[in-house]
Amino acid sequence: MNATPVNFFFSLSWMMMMQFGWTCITIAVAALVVAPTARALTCEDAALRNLPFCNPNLAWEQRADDLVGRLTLQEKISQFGTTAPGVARLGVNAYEWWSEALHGVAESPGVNFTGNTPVSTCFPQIIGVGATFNLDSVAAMAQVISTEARAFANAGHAGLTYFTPNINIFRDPRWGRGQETPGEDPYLTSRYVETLVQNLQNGEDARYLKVVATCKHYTAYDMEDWGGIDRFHFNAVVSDQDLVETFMPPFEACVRVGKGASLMCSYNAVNGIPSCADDFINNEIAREQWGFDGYIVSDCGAIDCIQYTHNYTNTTQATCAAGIQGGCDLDCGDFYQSHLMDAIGNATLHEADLDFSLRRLFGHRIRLGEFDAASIQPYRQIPVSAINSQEHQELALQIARESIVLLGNDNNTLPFSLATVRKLAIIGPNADDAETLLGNYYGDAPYLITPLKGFQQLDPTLSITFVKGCDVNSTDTSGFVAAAAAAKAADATIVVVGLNQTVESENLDRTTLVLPGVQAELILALTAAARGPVILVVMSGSPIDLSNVIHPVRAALWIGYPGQAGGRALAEAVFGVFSPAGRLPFTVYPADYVNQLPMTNMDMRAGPGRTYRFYTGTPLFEFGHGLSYSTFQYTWSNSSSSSSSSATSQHSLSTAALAAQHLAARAPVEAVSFRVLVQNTGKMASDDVVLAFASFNASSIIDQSSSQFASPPIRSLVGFRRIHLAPGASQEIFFAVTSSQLAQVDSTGAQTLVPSRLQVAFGSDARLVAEIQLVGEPVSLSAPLRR
Ligand SMILES: *[C@@H]1O[C@H](CO)[C@@H](O)[C@H](O)[C@H]1NC(C)=O
Ligand SMILES: *[C@@H]1O[C@H](CO)[C@@H](O)[C@H](O)[C@H]1NC(C)=O
Ligand SMILES: *[C@@H]1O[C@H](CO)[C@@H](O)[C@H](O)[C@H]1NC(C)=O
Ligand SMILES: *[C@@H]1O[C@H](CO)[C@@H](O)[C@H](O)[C@H]1NC(C)=O
Ligand SMILES: *[C@@H]1O[C@H](CO)[C@@H](O)[C@H](O)[C@H]1NC(C)=O
Ligand SMILES: *[C@@H]1O[C@H](CO)[C@@H](O)[C@H](O)[C@H]1NC(C)=O
Ligand SMILES: *[C@@H]1O[C@H](CO)[C@@H](O)[C@H](O)[C@H]1NC(C)=O
Ligand SMILES: *[C@@H]1O[C@H](CO)[C@@H](O)[C@H](O)[C@H]1NC(C)=O
Ligand SMILES: CC(=O)N[C@H]1CO[C@H](CO)[C@@H](O)[C@@H]1O
Repeated sequence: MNATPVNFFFSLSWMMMMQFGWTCITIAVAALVVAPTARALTCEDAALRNLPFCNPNLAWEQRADDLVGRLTLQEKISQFGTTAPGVARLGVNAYEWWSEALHGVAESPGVNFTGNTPVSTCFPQIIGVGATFNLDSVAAMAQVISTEARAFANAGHAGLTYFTPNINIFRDPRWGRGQETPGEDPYLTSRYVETLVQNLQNGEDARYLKVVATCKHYTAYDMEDWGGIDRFHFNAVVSDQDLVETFMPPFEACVRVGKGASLMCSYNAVNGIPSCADDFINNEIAREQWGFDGYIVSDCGAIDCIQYTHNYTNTTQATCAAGIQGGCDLDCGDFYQSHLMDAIGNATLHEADLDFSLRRLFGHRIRLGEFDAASIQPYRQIPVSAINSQEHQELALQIARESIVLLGNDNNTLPFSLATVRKLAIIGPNADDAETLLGNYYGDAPYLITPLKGFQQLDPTLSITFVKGCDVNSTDTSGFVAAAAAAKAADATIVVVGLNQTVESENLDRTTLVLPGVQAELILALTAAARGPVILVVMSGSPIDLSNVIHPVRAALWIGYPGQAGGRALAEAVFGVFSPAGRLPFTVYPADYVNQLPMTNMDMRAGPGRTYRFYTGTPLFEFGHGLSYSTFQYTWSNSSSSSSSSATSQHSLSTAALAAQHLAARAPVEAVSFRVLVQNTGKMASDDVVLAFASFNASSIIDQSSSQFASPPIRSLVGFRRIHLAPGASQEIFFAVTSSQLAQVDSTGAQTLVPSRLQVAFGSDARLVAEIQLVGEPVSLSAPLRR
């Protein structure tokens, strides 16, 4: 072999390591560091071109092995942080792993809003995307985000590895980051993540990943700071039943179906083990059980937390070993970079332990195309003009429209007519606060249409008086007089209240479920004074108990944090340009809920129960609630096996036969299917979200030996579809309920088909019901979580 300086450097380091152990490497590197050529090489240079890692025809695993084998120990260790230096002699660029794109390319260490990339499209905050119940919109949004991300990267202004999505279950209504998730339901979150990740990572060129998506925060992370316990110190005590039934399904869907290339381990510990050091959840469950072949990155600073907040280790060497052996490949931070050399020196870790991680890290840079010529990669041709295109603007508006939930509409007060409502009073702290539209994790939007601007744009001839009235959280009522006067003079009043990032955000959970400050008093001052109807609009990322204000107002809408075009979508909804059809992605509990159980209690069945699946109280608004300006009728389609003139259909299934199919397929199989005919029976074109919920009749569990199955969820979402129907039109919707959806999870996390009766109800008000009887003996579908 031709002894180029590069080869020589490599061979010498390798030999010295073999002969003299690690201490010699430092000396060798120090002595030879001047040897590489000044210009960074690329795989197109003669020196590298013929090396296996530069060969685009080899498998990424093989290329990564080759590249990792050429690195010195010091070079290897330098690559273990999110800010990774280049290795010029091998054509490895400096790389920043930490980029963000929750609902649009966002501010983060890897992203630079500057020069020819000043803006990115800002979609609604994800809780609103959850409210759309529309997977087509999720897919379209993900494609836009990854296209804009590539355009940023091609301009040198972003990385290709994104710390998105957040798929923790919105377990407690106080959670400050529930806004980043599609809500409280594991099935909805699973379908969301599969669709999102597939459309972020994959595109027109099957040879490369478009970007890498990082599913976070693995696992059981859903609390910021409660009762003096913050997320860095929190040890989540979680049963295996809750892990399998609630916390893990979105991560399993990310890995198995979405083929997510990365997971982020969380700050918290799970059952005493910090997530980033948890061999069981990272290696045994994600890698061995689910077949995850990507890399795991720590939440930022979470490796430090292993030692300094969880007290799980006492030395930096042991901390490095706990993280690396626990399956965490990359430190968002510099703990690994600072301390791995010591850990190798103490023989707490061995160099070979590092190679597994490096193979995953470089393997994904290879899969993203870093070592291949730009000319053969379509994603490298995406221009900055692709950002903020007309289509992207339209999609942000479309998803904002779909996210709006009509909570109440007395006597069809809405929609307003532009012919009769000419003079509007627009009131409230969130009526013209541009920043609040963004939620958190956002970039620089091309524009921000607040509710006030939205109404002004919709019809510039409307006479509009805007009065803020009060802040989101203050005691100052001095604006009430002007607000009431405006309401008194107007044909109709729109009051936009709610929350913002000063009361719910990362590091900040809510302490109460009511409207903060004097906002409720403002609403009541308006309903007392207004000449026309008062419409309540709530902007928030979490549920609010509105019971003291909902009755005096004539209609109410929840709009999440609706993004760059949110105000426009709201104005269109109020004036009937379209009919709202979003559905609540969370339960709205009475305010007293927060007194009934501590945030730190992870048990889904504790106290009054968590989420609609376990909550035994009466919600103010149910998960899935949302009205329309139109009306819909559900009947069994005449082509359905459940076809019947009555609203109930009957099915009997054998547990043994179903389990046999499931086990043969080694995956969930269709157990029973339904064809529901939905007709728009109203006068207005509208979307409709058809929801299917399964509920076990716990008292029907036939075999007493299966008493461990006595507390299944009260109801679980098993299917949903969003459709659009013109007045009078109808559409048949196919639903398939799977073997897994009919199984029950016991305390070990095992899934079993239990002889029992259950119902599948279509529509949030159970307009059509199918009754299913599972007959036979209990049959297991899966082993306990801990095998
Ligand atoms: C962002 O881009 C500007 C202009 O190109 C440059 O000066 C700055 O260093 C960049 N910042 C980062 C964090 O990349
Ligand atoms: C870890 O130790 C520190 C200092 O001794 C202490 O303040 C902290 O509460 C401990 N954390 C845990 C989770 O035990
Ligand atoms: C850390 O050190 C303390 C004090 O010496 C000891 O009690 C504790 O068991 C050690 N913890 C671990 C994880 O080694
Ligand atoms: C709504 O309609 C009902 C029935 O027509 C009527 O009794 C009620 O007064 C109306 N409510 C309002 C606020 O106009
Ligand atoms: C959020 O609410 C706080 C508290 O009322 C207020 O000071 C702030 O201006 C509001 N808007 C934003 C963007 O923080
Ligand atoms: C509102 O502000 C007060 C005073 O700053 C603070 O104590 C309270 O926690 C805030 N309320 C909410 C809901 O954040
Ligand atoms: C089923 O209904 C459709 C209209 O919804 C009708 O065209 C068709 O003839 C019906 N088929 C049967 C078998 O009744
Ligand atoms: C549940 O099952 C029990 C026992 O089979 C039966 O008596 C009861 O009516 C069922 N309840 C419902 C809501 O179907
Ligand atoms: C546990 C142990 O032996 N720790 C040692 C590892 O090596 C560093 C120096 O590199 C020492 O400072 C530690 O005491």
